[in-house]
Amino acid sequence: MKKNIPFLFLLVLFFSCTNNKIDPEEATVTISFEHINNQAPLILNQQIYSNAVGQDYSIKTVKYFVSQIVFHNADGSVYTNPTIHYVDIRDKESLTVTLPQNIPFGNYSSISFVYGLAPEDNITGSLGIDLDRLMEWPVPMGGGYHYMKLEGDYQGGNGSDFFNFHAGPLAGNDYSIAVDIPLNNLLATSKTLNLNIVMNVSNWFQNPTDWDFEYWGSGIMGNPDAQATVQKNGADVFSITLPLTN
Ligand SMILES: [Cu+2]
Repeated sequence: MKKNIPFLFLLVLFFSCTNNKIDPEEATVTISFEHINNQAPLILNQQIYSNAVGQDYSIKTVKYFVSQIVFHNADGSVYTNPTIHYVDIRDKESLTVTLPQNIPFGNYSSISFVYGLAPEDNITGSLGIDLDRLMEWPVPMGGGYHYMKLEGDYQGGNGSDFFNFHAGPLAGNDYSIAVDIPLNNLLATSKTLNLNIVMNVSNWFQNPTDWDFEYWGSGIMGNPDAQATVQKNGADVFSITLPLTN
């Protein structure tokens, strides 16, 4: 019997230590990524969309990074997730992420995140071999990773063609977007908080610049004007919604 006592003592110590770290007043945040075109869920591979200059287009690829997700509490405190999350619309697992940093119960006034990768996160080879293959931005163009690959086909006045609407940090210039979305006093009051980050794909092609597929051409990676235009058009692409079940 006596021999068991030190072991029990250690066990009690162990549990009391771990118990101290569990905060019952924290929410685990799970984010789902949704994609729409105007108001309806995005449908892939069908030329059913039309841009502001009257060109019909389809979308076949949507791949991008969301990083540095920050929750801004109404009391001024901030909760930052170092996560770099890769989204591929065709990969169901990538459409949901549970964040490593819980947030305390409370009232949140905004969520901010980086669309793409900020310069300090955008280093060739830093995200592993799979993402190197999928998203690498060519070293001669400055290296790092694409922020996004948005691809499809379009029908213009001169016939049909494909477009690779690829965005990235061209020649050392940062074209990522600091997205900051005000919330109408989001209350975190239960153990789980579910949010949707919604990308309205049609907004990449308008406001402030009506995107003309024929003018810009099928490939835009080497074009700084195109990259700057994509960055500006992207300012209103993202929104946040709460699932109905929240
Ligand atoms: Cu590319």
